[in-house]
Amino acid sequence: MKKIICSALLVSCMVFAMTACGSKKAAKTGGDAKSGNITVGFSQVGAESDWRTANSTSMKETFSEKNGYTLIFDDAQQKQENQIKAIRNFIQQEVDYIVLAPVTETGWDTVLKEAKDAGIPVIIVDRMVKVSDDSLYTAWVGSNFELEGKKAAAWLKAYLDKTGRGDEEINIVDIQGTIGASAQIGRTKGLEDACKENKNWNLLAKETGEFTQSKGQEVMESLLKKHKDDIDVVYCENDNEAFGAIDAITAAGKTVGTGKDDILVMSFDSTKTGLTDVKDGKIILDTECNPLHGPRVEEIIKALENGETPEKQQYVDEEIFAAVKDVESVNADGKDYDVTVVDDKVIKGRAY
Ligand code: GZL
Repeated sequence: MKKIICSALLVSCMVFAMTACGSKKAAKTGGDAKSGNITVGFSQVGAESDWRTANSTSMKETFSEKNGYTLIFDDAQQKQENQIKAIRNFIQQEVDYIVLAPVTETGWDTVLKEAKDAGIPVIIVDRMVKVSDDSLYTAWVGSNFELEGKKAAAWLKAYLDKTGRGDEEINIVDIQGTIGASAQIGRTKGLEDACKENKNWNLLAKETGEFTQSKGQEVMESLLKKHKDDIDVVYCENDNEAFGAIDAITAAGKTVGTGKDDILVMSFDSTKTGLTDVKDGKIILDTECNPLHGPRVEEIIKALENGETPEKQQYVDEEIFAAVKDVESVNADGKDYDVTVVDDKVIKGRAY
């Protein structure tokens, strides 16, 4: 009797195991088994800036149920360990695609290998990853951050020349982004290389503002205490740091603007709020970094769904915006870029 019960039990366990695997397999290949949607797991850096919010909105609007997707969105609060956890969770859920907006460039090999072994394509968006084997990700779409830095520095050089300050000693402080993020690495390098070229430019300090307004204000306050009246230019590596820096500068009784006696505030991202400060003359130059990556990532997924091979790396085109019309265009990496002077019409036309 015992033997019959044991073998019946064994058979039922085997049947259970097969159907469970079977249903997991079905979920994997059929996307979201219930709705038939394509499931996308998106590991987002956080919500540290206006740019990031616009980026998340673009992804959520693109990968919506009505567009045939099930989006699993994870906000990592700017912590890599949370992104790694999220990716492992997506693997467990057998999503069809993983999209990663990496907080920093390094430390991804192990978890991306796990995704590759699970047969789940990974698309990198915005910042870049540095991995030992680039087959660990299927495609990347984002900005050329060093070019952004070069464009900003070329504009500053042209502006100083145009306003008779080309030979003046110019003291610059760099409020950097999150250290190790591609955006920080590229923007900082663009400025550092320009300071090597222009012997009268002195880079007094580099300090991370973590791409946030509060940290940007805190760093600016300490730099003002240390360098008193010696700061001519503040190079903020995103708009939110610039908002904080402007608050600190005005609280210290100094002025931001476009004149010889003002502190010149430069920024990146060109969000609507940032461009409003450009229009008002508080930020003199804002170099665009386009966050609307949703449709670009969807194009990559559609190509993969159709069995096509998407481009491995895609850079987005970006503009530069100024508060003044002295410089009409700049040249960087052998290409000319028109400078747009910001007015109400420009702001109305902005999508983010
Ligand atoms: C740039 C992006 C940066 C933005 C910041 O592509 O990674 O992160 O410049 C954001 O505003 O926080």
